[in-house]
Amino acid sequence: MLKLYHWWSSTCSRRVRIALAAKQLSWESAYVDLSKFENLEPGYVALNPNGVVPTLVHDDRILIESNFILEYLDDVWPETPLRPEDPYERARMRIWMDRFEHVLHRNVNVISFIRQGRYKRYEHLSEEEREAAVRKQPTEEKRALLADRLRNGISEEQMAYAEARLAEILDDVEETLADRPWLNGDRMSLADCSIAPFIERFEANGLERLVDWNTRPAVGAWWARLQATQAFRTAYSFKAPQ
Ligand SMILES: N[C@@H](CCC(=O)N[C@@H](CS)C(=O)NCC(=O)O)C(=O)O
Repeated sequence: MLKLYHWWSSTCSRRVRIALAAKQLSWESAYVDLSKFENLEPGYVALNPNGVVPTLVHDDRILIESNFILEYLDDVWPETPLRPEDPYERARMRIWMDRFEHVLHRNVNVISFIRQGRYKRYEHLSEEEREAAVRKQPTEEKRALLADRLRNGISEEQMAYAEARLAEILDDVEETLADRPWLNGDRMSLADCSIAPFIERFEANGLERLVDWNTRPAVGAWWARLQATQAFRTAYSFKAPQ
């Protein structure tokens, strides 16, 4: 039995939902409402010590980290493989995934804090309530990050730096897709699942230069190909609870 703790609009949750759909696996859905900070509730932090979504529970085994959840799904259900057979290409897939998490996601997060209005969750709070919100973060790294953002905000320079890192990645993706339809060859791979939700986030964040497909036509064609898959459509069919 598979149960995914996730949130409809979270990029990392979407990664996993794309892979689950591509593999046609059935799973139970448990929403963790990020806007209500349900990810910081002790019951959830007991499952995911970083207080983030997604978390996968397979029978009584708990797994965190979306990119590793993707690998796990492909290990346990190798039918409809989402990893290339060639070991070199497989390693390249993992290098992409590492970069998507540690460079791309990190920098999108900087921009989303402003453009998705996440700072508004804290605007109406008193100084004491803000300090309490920082203390509630389950890791020292997250406490430091939130404290810094609440104290100093995010500057235009930091926004521009983040956008430039995203552009670099898209340039490399463009180069890679020049002679292949998917990041690791002829078939969609875990690397494609891993970056897909961020392209939509570039659009949602109004990063027009990043989604101008005249500049990066191969990425534009790949993005259209990805959005046309049943897996993508299923993953994106999840909506905010009414
Ligand atoms: N490295 C983690 C990152 C997970 C992550 O940052 N999830 C975001 C949503 S995409 C989240 O839960 N954010 C809430 C928070 O940080 O408080 C993974 O890949 O699973």
